[in-house]
Amino acid sequence: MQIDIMTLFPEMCEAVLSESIIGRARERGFVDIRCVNIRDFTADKHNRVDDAPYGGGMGMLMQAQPIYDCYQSLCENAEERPHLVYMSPQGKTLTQEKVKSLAKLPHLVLLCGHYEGVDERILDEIVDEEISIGDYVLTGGELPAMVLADAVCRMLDGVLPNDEAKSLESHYNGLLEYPQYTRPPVWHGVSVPDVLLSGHHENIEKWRHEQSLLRTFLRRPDLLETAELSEKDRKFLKTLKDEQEKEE
Ligand code: 4G4
Repeated sequence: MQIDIMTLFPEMCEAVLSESIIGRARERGFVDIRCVNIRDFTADKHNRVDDAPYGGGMGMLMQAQPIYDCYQSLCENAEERPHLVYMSPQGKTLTQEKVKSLAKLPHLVLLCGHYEGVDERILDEIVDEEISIGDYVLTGGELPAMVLADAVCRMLDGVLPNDEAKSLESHYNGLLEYPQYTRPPVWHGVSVPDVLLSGHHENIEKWRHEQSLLRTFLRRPDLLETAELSEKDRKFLKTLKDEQEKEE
């Protein structure tokens, strides 16, 4: 897969995506990520990429020309027209489902906005979709693009050190993760739950699954509406609900 990031701060993006698991995935050729400087495509003699909005008002906008020419240059070296995503607070909120579908594309381009955003004609003419990483405002689209690129890359074959973590998501079908422990068995006077030290795999699986259900029930009850639940799960959740009502 190829991911191009169109930005005014390519070094910032390059630094983030050169570390850790994504950095190693790039070195090993599992993903081809390029950070492209939009400013390299300005036709302005003073290298400007922003201008004041028509109609007045606060702040500056990114001009259409450098963004368009930057995207066209990426298209020239591509077989198919790459899918262009604009990172913006006005977009649809990113979900793991969306991440999975983007990870199937051969070529993704992420556009990072700055100032007050980009000229609307860029959205009309070349942007395929707008995506937000959540309901808050940042100074630029770079961090959201890093979030999206990271989430997509870890879904690609070969990227994660163990494929297990990736399959865990489908295994736990829309529930939160169970609590985990490593050595030592007692730390600050607190013991690891006995069942995890028992070596009894069936009991361990049952405990973990119930912990996932319990956590989801307490912290994210909204997820239970769409999670894949067995008859047994529903019964377990019913006992949690009954206990909760008794306490009230
Ligand atoms: C587009 C329009 C994304 C991009 C305006 C980008 C938050 C998110 C930006 C802006 C962003 C998000 C400068 C407000 C860049 N902030 N939630 N900022 N602003 O995904």
